[in-house]
Amino acid sequence: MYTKLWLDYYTEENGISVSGNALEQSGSIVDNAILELRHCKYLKDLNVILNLSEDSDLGDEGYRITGAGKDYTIEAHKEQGLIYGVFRFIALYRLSADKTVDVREIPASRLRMLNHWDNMDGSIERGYSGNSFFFVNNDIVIDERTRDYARILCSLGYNGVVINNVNVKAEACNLINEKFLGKVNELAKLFASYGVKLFLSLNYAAPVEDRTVNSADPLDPKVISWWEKKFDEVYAKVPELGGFLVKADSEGRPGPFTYGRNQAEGANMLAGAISKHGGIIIWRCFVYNCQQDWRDLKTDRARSAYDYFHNLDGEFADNVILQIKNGPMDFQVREPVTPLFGKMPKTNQMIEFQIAQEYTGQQRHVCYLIPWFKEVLSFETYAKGEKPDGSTVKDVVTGQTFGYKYSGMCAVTNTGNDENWTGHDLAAANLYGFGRLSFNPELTAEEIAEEWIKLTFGDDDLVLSNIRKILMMSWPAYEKYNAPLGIGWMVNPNYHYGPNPDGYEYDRWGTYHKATAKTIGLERNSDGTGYSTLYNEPWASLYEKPETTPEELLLFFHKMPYDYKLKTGETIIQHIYDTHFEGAEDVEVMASLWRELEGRIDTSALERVNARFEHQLSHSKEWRDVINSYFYRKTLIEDEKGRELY
Ligand code: GCV
Repeated sequence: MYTKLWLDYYTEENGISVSGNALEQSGSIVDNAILELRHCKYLKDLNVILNLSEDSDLGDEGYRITGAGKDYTIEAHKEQGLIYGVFRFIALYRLSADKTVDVREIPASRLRMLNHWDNMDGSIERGYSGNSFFFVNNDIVIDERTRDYARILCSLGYNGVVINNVNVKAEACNLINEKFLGKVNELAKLFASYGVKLFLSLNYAAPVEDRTVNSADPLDPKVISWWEKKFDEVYAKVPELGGFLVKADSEGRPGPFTYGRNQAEGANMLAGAISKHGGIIIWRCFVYNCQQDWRDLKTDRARSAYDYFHNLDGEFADNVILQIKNGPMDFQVREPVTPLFGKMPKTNQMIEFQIAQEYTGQQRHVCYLIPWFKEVLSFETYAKGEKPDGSTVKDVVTGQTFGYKYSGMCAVTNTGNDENWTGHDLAAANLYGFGRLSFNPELTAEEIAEEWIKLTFGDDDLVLSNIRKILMMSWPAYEKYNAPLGIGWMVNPNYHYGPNPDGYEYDRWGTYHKATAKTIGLERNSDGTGYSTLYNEPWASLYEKPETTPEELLLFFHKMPYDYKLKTGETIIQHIYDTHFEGAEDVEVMASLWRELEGRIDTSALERVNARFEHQLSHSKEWRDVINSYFYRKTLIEDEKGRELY
């Protein structure tokens, strides 16, 4: 059993009449759209016209919805747009008080994707909501839940899904072999019938594993022809496949570096082999040395993606898209924006976020991430000079700034086979929110939250206002009791949960904070690792000095004494104490706001979230105490407010 989230509306036939020219070309997409309309319990005795129009400005995925009272028209240029329009109509009809609808929407991003890190044995890397619903016991599962998942994605306008982990190992290597192609095709067809393209993650060393070619050198003709044949075989069986996602030369995964080749040579070889099938290669930029020597003060993990990719601008094939994490490290609660955005005008780019809450509470803490993603997307890259000129991250990854052929947004997903899909019921707001945001990045985090709350929990005023407050305060609260001022990484190594200030400090991953009795932080300006110089002006100059660095990132960029005064007048050490006390108090507030909803929302959801809040309450105090006592014992500086420090 599982919940149907915001799509929990199926009923017997609702008396709706559906007509329009789209029905003449009835195929699986139109059939699915009609099914949605005829079985939605919120729609009764309406007349809905579904039209495929000549208006090519709507593109493949846009729609126009108009109507009031009993009569509505949903119009699109292509069937894909039509089904997105149908789902949107159902949402808008539910949300609108006077039942008048008049919208014309075209997605801002070409690619709007989710990445699953699901393994074929059923486990999920960084999964916090049960096991995979795609894979069990090294086999593919296709059932009612798979269809509901396709509906969920379509209802938000997602148009791509990568179903397996980027760390392609064991049985997952066989996803491109005869053994699984039949089932992969079934899946691809199912998702395509909801306008969503299926993608697979690829093992770069597949020709080596296959033992027919003992190499994965991208310039070796034997390797090239191995891939050409492989893609012929795959596309003969799975014609709807969107392409492949590749993690190469990263955290032990194979890649072109083994053969002395660069990242463009690796990506282009696959892109060349797949191009005749219309497929794309999404190539990740998460390439760094995870065996760093702590004595090497010049190597800075934050620089890696930039150093490996920036100089290759213009060398990638046009069916390659670089997938770049939002920050230069790894999905911390606060990081600067990766400097590659706005620096590669001739190379397709898309941004990778993570809604799986690996470092943000693992779906046991509530952490609504959309406000954070909005900040990242609104970051000005100054790609066209020091005056803002259509060059925010949002402009870059929606292809506006440089006219990319492909671009977009993806997120590592937070779903699993838990009853409620996302472990924490409130984490579904991130699944919903990221879909809406990638479709329309102009929406505010509050607007998205409101929609999600109403569609999930109904429109009781207290429910709406309390859950909205909880969501909007959750990311700032998490940041407050986490590592301070952008330094990140004070978690337990390996499983990344719970506070451990020195957990990564003496490890090999290049994630230092360098706290001593007097100072904390590492110098990333031109006197240090030079990371700040990778940005366009004015950022490079602003990040150069502590006084002009945005304070939430101060310790990411600079080595600072604890008694340095922030703009509020408080010292860094006092800021650490204050925010950690505040963060834990914020959780008390959120938990009590939630408790007030008793009797107003479904009891099982109420209790599930109460239980998670109970954990978050004690765990945020653990964070507060571990971080505060770490700094207290290092510095021996008392809290000005005389609170208890251990
Ligand atoms: C899938 C981080 C995670 C890894 C993940 C990796 C990646 O390092 O901890 O689990 O691997 O990012 O993004 O490839």
